[in-house]
Amino acid sequence: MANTLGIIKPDGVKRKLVGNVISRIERDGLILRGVKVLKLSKDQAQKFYAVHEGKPFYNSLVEFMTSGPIVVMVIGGHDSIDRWRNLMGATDPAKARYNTIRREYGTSIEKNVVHGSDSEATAKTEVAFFFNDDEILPKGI
Ligand code: IDP
Ligand code: MG
Repeated sequence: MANTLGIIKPDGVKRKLVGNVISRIERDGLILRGVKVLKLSKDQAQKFYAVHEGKPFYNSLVEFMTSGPIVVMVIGGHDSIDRWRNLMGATDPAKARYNTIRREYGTSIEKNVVHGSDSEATAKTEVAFFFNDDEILPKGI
């Protein structure tokens, strides 16, 4: 029952897709245990995506992720990590399954509207990147 981190990226916020994305999370039976609206600094974005440092898309990704406000979410529920990744769809919207958020709203492999942690280990560090323990709704409430 591990929590995972979801982000609505700057393209999603700009295009007013916040309500829509959260609605899909709720409809899927996942649980919103924490939420914040914020704008990443360049330093924060570089750290958050450090695993991609050196890749050709890294600098552009950091620029994109700092281009406007984002919504960060702690998403819980049974199997939340995989279920949120499945709801998002593949990284490249053109290759994502129908009925996924990225397929429906993504406009490029970079501007793909949402982020989700990809394993239990990254979920733990990514949630802690944005949330203190007392900012996350405990299980069972
Ligand atoms: P993920 O978000 O599906 O886990 P990652 O490979 O971890 O995909 O990449 C992180 C983010 O970097 C992607 O969501 C996307 O915004 C961007 N990205 C990934 N691959 C490319 C690429 O080939 N070109 C441009 N941007 C990319
Ligand atoms: Mg990833």
